[in-house]
Amino acid sequence: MLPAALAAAAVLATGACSGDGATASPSGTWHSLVPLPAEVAYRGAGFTIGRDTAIAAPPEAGRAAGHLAAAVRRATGWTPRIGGEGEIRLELTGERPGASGGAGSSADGPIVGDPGAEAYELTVDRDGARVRAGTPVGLFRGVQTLAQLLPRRGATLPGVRIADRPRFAWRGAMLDVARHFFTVEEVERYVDLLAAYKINVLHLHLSDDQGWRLAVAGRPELTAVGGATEVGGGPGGSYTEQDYRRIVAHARERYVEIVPEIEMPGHTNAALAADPALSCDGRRRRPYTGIDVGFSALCVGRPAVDRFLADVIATMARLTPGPYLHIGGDEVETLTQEQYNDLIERAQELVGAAGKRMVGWQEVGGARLAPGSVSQYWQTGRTPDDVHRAVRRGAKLIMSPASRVYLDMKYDEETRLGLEWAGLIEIEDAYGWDPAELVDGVGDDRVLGVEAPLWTETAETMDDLEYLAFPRLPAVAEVAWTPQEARDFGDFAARLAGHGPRWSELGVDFHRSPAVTWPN
Ligand code: TNX
Repeated sequence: MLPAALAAAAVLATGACSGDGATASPSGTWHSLVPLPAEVAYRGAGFTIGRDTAIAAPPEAGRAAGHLAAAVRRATGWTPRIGGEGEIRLELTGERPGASGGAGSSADGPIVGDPGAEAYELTVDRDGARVRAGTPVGLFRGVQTLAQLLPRRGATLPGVRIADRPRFAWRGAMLDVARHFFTVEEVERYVDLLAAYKINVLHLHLSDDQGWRLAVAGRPELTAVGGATEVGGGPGGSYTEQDYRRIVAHARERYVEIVPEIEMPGHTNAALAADPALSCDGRRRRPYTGIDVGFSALCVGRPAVDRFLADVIATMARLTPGPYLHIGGDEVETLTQEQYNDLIERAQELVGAAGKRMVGWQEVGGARLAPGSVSQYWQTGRTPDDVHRAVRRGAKLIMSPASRVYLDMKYDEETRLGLEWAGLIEIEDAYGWDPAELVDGVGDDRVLGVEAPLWTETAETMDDLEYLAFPRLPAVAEVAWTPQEARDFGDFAARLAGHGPRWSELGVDFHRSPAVTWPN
């Protein structure tokens, strides 16, 4: 593994030179673009970046220009100047498709909004390269594509015309920092890897039975006691407000939205160990470092629990600029449905009052969801009623079918890490499904997007995270980005091969899925 600082500068660039293992793919192209753009046509002469090549970009495109300059430096060894005239041009068109449609806003517009806001066009011909978009975020996505067109070592871009936009607004990854704790630097490195594949949400699972990871003002015991444990008995850890803000800033810099999750009412043993007033019997729970689920719950209706909800949700809302807060809601076995619904509805109200939208695991569909709330589908097999109820109430769905996208499942029987309750997941499985075919009556218009959770009962190190996420995470990124009719597994596998050497160079530990012919 490389130091995080090195990775922080990294925009994965997977070029088209044959030495990288990029081969003619069934679609007749020879690139390694992942996710595949909506429209791509290779034609005519390309452009060779020279020592004098400059990047012209408007001030709003500063982040995109900076990332592009870093990618050029890695490929060529020299750093292009930014500003003035340039052969590589980033242009804002001024048309802002979708600028009105998204939730939340910032100077740049929402990161998770109308997919049209992330659209861009990219052309390379003998005179230079140009990325055009209606928004700075669209330019940033286009720059990720341009970076992938650069060879690993070299300066020549292929002649190409690309018109691209994502299929889904929410293209997420979830990282469980509760079962095992990961440092700010490790989370930042994960963000860097996500951004290269146009993933725009990092959902942080910040609390569970085994650990509480976010400082809450006025409640130091949550991190002091609840933060000091993890699966297997290690030391755990937690984020100060400043740590969390650093993660948010690092992610925003790469147009990745942080969605924080504090679990309730279940998965709360760490909180119950920190504060006995949250239990019905008023007794302090013992810390828990095993991997069972379902046994813990807040005492619904207790004033102390209401105050706790208010403090926790206010803290998440205050520290998080993005519009979504996740309140967990899964796997509660010790409450009645009424108690469960009551707590979810209270939480939903607090989230709404803070100006945010609630996201919850699919069980929250048992409660009366507000139309702007979001349900995260995760179970395989029969679609439970709670998903249909959520949809009838107007909620949108995030698709995280466990048997496809749970990155903590083993690849095969020999995988040294991971669980297997949802099955073994090879890259074909992670790739070969359609989010619009999962739930009867739920097509593209009700699907907000796709998310790949990485639970960490068995993952302790950055290498472990990388090994489980690569190459399945890029497969899920393509499921979420690329039009269904343009996707083909054989073609994907051929394109993916060229990414292996880049990962190796970055020190990213990855699984050599047998369906891919990895170079060297
Ligand atoms: C199910 S899916 C869980 C997590 C576990 C995971 C392990 C869901 C919402 N809950 O608590 O970590 O399985 O694969």
